[in-house]
Amino acid sequence: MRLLSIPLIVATLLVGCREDPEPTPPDSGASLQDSGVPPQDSGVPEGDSGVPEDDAGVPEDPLPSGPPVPQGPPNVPEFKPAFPEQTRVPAIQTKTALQVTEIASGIRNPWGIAFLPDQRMLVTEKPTGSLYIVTQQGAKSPAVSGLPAVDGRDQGGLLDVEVGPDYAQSGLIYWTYSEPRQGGNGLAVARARLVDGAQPRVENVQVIFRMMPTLESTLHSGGRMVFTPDGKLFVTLGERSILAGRVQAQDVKSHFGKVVRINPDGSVPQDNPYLNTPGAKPEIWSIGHRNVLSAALDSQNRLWTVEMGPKGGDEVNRPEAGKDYGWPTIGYGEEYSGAPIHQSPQAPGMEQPVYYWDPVIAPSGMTIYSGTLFPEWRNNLFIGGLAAKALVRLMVRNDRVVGEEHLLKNLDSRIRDVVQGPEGALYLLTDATNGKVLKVTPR
Ligand SMILES: [Ca+2]
Repeated sequence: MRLLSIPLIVATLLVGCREDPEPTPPDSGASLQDSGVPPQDSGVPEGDSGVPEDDAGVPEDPLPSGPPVPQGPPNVPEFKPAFPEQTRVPAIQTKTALQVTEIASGIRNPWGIAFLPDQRMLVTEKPTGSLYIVTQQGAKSPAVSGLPAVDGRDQGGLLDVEVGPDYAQSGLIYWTYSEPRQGGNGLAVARARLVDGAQPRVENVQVIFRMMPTLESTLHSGGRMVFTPDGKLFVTLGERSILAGRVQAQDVKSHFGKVVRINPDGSVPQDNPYLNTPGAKPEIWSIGHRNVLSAALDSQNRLWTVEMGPKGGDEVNRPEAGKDYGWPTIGYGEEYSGAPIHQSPQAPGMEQPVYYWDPVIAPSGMTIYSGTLFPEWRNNLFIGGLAAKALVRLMVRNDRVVGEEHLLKNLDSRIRDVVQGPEGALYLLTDATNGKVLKVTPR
């Protein structure tokens, strides 16, 4: 009952399998960015912090109220949220005046950024497969040599990068990329020792994970990584977009449309949820995802993700072990053609997103703020918006989103990744041929 008939799925999948809609559709709110914005004091709680602390004893400010962030009408108005805070929560406004500093430019479609202990940054260049070391003064190293070739078409290429938790001893860095293979391609995770210097290189490259099966698709690679304090590595995966991949998002014998959890050497943690399921890929943590491009841990070290939805179906989820997040059976969007995908946005046994956007923001990287430079931002989610051309901020209380803000609209830039720097500033990557590293601090 929940699934559309197969012919309809085929018909609707043959169109509209692309995303990162660009330019932003005319009705999606881009033209409204400076009109209809709530007045300065509307919907923002008073008080000296603006955001409640989790700590006991600190009184919580009242919840934001008022209209949502200006945006176009929903694409699928017949799909109603499962609970009131699931979409279009009140708009909020950061009180701190922001300063945006350009650290570096001239990086072609950068995708991932990570900090070395000395505050230099590793920055990936998606289509070329190049990795650079960038200083706080903006000097860019020669491309790090020794990385394997990538399939750099469309949404493939060199994607995320992380510095290993034991980097000080091991020198290990980790990256995700679209690996060219016989018969197609697939996301892979590699690690190697970074040999620093004027001509940086990596040595002892090991591929620690390969998304299987191999498929010929240049779309929906997923590819975000996040290390947990207990030494595990989450990797987010897409379902390849084309029908042959999409239908595997619910299939535990496939990695497509999953979040996986591995040890840093690629071995499987012995408490993973599908270890005892016959035929299942043992790395799987959660299933039923579309194209997860954001991953971050909250103050309790729980995983949060954001996935690129179809037209009108971007989702924030908090994936838990062994749970099913519904794709492609349920969701809040539709095909880019306007054809339906789902009969219903809800179904028994399938998890609801914490939040969704219709129209979409086209999310990419995410960080959950834990610094002291912006006290009012503590525990807020910051998500790069591609179509939204904004840094999207979500205020969360008791695991529900209670306020939303679209920051830095004046940059008119697709935001690909956002990370918190060692001193509590936010660092952004813009998605452009002349991509930039930007630093956000209080003015
Ligand atoms: Ca979902």
